[in-house]
Amino acid sequence: MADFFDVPQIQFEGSKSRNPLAFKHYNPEETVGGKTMREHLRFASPFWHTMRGTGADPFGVGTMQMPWDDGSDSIENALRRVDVFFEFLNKCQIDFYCWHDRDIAPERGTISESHAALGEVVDYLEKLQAEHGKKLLWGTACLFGHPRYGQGAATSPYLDVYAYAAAQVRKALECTNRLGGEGYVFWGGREGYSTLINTNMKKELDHLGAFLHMAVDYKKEIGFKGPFYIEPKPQEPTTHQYDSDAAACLNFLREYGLMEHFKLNLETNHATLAGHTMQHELRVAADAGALGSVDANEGTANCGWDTDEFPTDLYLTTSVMYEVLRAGGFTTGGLNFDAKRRRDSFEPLDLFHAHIAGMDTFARGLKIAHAIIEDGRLDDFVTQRYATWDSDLGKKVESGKASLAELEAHAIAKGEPNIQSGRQEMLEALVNQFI
Ligand code: XUL
Ligand code: CO
Repeated sequence: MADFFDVPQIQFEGSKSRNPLAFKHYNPEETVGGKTMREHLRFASPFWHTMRGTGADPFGVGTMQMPWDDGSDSIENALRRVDVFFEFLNKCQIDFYCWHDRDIAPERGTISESHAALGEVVDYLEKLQAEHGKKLLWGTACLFGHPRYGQGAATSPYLDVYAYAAAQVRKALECTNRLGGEGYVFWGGREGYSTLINTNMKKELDHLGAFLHMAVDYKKEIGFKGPFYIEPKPQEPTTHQYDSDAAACLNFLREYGLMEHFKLNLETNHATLAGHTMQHELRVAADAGALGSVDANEGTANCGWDTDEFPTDLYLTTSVMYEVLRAGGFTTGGLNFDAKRRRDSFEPLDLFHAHIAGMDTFARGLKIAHAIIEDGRLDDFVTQRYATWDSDLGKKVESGKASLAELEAHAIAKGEPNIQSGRQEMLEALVNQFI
């Protein structure tokens, strides 16, 4: 295979290294709490940003230099991108990747032709995965790019659009399964609405529930073992997305009897658009046993747009890894950099700088979160804060056996409750001690 990047494989050189093309903190085989960093972090690169992101924005054309890409929608060009991508994964020591059907293969005039084109690229991915020991973290179908999906896919007012989307999901699932994908994502790109003046919301949600049940049936039919993930996002593109945040997704999954088949794929910039912290979204999912995978990026505070920047904020990655470790670590999920370089970082080399920055920031986040958990003071504080619930009455309430009359008797006997400081600032300083 030809070398497309004039870069050696990125190595760990330690925090004192001045080499920008070296890991300062990500040391794949170093163990943290009995597991290697590689096993903990399960980094993935997204084909759509890494290979297809042009840097175009509403005010200007793309800026990214991609000398390997002839701009055509030929299969030859699609396969060459795969070569470049695997060279990149190898050189950056990234073990996993993710795709949408339409990033890896061109869409053709008919469903059968599009299926055939996808099949050809997937054959090649299968070969390169085996050659290089890379794995597919998850696959997904792009149900938001083509104009036919402008008013939704599984929530389109039109049955013919719904059927087209079903055909795409069926094929994408088959391909994900063939590539040994560890999971499959549903991001409801345009599953939502702009105005209720023209929308039957109940019908759309019922249709989405039915769609996902059909996907579960098909998953069983082909023996796909990985979980399905829903990826919450509150707006952009539609004004009201049905899968707006973790809590809304869980409510939907429960209402439609889908909980056992789905987990969540949470993305930082989506969490902040929803007015939450990423840590909040992770905790909501983890408490419901539904923390699946992470789209690792960050946004610009106060910007109100999904800028998908590479994660370089240590407080953020610490909080993400704190939640992931608390939940027992990733199983099928991982850290997919759903992130793109800024349009002024246009050289191929910037792909390396961007991923190195994200990987090192997460490696540090992992070490810091592990140290905080090992130290135990934060956990002890929280345990202590809720200690009154360990009493007989507390246990009775928690097991649903208490009555209001009993609680009233307790309150009368106790008089004015004795409460203690939440010590937020002290605990924030404690976290800072580890950073
Ligand atoms: C869009 C987004 C998607 C999903 C996959 O904001 O995050 O790339 O991750 O469809
Ligand atoms: Co995403």
